[in-house]
Amino acid sequence: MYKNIFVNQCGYLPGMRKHVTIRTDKPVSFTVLKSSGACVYTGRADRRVENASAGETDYVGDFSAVTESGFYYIVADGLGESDTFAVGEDTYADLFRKSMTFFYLQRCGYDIPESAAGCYGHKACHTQIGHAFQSSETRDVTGGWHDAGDYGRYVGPGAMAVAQLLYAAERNEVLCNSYQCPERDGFATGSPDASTAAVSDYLEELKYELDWMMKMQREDGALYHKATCHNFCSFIMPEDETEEMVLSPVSVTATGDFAAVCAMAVRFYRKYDENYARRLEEASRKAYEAMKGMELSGGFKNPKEITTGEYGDVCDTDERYWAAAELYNAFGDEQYRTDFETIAREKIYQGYGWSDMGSYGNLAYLNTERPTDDTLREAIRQAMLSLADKLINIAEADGYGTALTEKQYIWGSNLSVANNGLHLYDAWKLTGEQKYLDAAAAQLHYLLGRNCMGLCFVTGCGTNAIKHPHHRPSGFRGKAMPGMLSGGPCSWIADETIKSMFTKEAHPAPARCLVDMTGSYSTNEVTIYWNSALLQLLSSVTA
Ligand code: G3I
Ligand code: 9MR
Ligand code: ZN
Repeated sequence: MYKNIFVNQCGYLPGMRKHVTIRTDKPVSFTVLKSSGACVYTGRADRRVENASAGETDYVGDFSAVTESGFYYIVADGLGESDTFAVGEDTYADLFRKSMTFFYLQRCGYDIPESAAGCYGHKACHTQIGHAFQSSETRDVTGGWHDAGDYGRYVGPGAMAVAQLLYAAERNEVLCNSYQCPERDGFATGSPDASTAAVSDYLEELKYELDWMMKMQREDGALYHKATCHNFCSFIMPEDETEEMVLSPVSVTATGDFAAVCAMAVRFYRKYDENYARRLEEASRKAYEAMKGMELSGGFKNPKEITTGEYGDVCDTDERYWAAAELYNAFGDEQYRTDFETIAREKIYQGYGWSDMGSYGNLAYLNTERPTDDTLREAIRQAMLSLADKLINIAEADGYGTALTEKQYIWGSNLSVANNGLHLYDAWKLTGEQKYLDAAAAQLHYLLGRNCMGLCFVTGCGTNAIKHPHHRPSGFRGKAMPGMLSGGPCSWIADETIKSMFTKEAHPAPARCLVDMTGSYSTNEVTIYWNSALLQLLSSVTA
């Protein structure tokens, strides 16, 4: 039956604000029932929202009063029922484990045993030597995580993913320490087998990407933008992509992001491995120096021979901003401080995307224990709060509490949703005002099912999840790898598959422009940095 009642299908922590969205044009009463059928709560959905993004009228109700652990569903007269959802302290354990395991399963250049990965196990892939583009230089660039549904490895997005996962660890140590590499606990069972490892499996996984990024650093400190074949391959397993491995030219964005994330990583790894922390520091400082000497007007552009993901970014000032703040925080040199403050006095950057690094810079500056400028701190704080207030207003005009306007359903809109959640969380940290935390959590609820498509955007989680993501191993095996966040609705109608169904002129409302079909890479692909955003948000709002 067509669904009209929408909630987070994974569920809620007992103390969370809980809203239900009902697609209807008049106020209605609703009942929350235990999965056994017993009625536990009756409420009224009486807040009307004309929802432009979804092209519908919604009524919103509140059932925060339901706090007892259990499984529930919601019914309303004549409007059917919602998906089943949980309330409980461990509601998100499964989501966390699956979405974190994704990184392990994306490992490149590594024999992934079937015992740990089921049908996604495979032999070490992309072991070929890397060739610098139009140069005779070759180097070993094995390792790291495949970026997405394709098998490319891109430095900027990789750095962003690691930074977000480090924030997740910082904010919710208990959750992140609970992660066990599937080689330890088995893919299917997840049996708890307490680890005594010095470094947590979680940090060990992040190190897999950091190690690879270090291989992408040239002797002069600059970073190759990416390691990919010339073109995307077809839907084959990764070890069958055996074409030449090309290192695309160095870029400011890759170099700056790498400098920043290595500096950040120092404080996490120092406790376990002094040597590794020193290597990170050296690599970071060296990349920073290289970045300072680099100019690349217009940003990185694919040479015409290379057609894999471009990750072009015309503005590299925010990467410089993030790097300066992060190196100042980690190493304390006055130069880094001056560099950051000089840019920030011109403009305060914000953003958690793969091309917008401002907010990472702001957090590094606001959270450092080193001397900072009070006036600048206050200006950054104000900018962050004013962004959060804008987001709150947008979220209130959306029946699902989503902080996106109808124009913002772009490629990777689910990343924007998660990142908006992070901005709202930041505002909560700055003010302690509950409304910001509630709004942040609402972004998570959207991703997990409280949306107009009634879809849980994370594969293998919730009752009605994405089943056909644009992801080569999933496509090849005919079964979606669990724990992957889909890119989400994109109203551009940008790939062949969605174009075969809609046109730019005639398509459903923006928030419905997703087709759960393997071919639809503009709406239904997955990436490491969409999962990392999900994990940073999850760790933040559940800490
Ligand atoms: O910068 C413009 C902005 O000025 C303009 O207003 C806006 C219009 O909505 O477009 C902005 O640029 C877009 C950019 O995303 C910002 O979100 C580009 O047109 C758009 O093409 C770009 O989409 C990116 C997509 O690659 C295509 O380049 C996605 O963010 C990015 O996540 C995605 O990344 C791909 C990799 O290339 C390959 N691997 C898979 C991965 C996920 O699909
Ligand atoms: O699979 C590719 C995906 O990872 C990218 O995000 C997307 C856009 O760059 O491109 C996909 O590859 C497609 C290619 O661009 C066009 N031919 C079909 C490919 C998908 O099978
Ligand atoms: Zn590989």
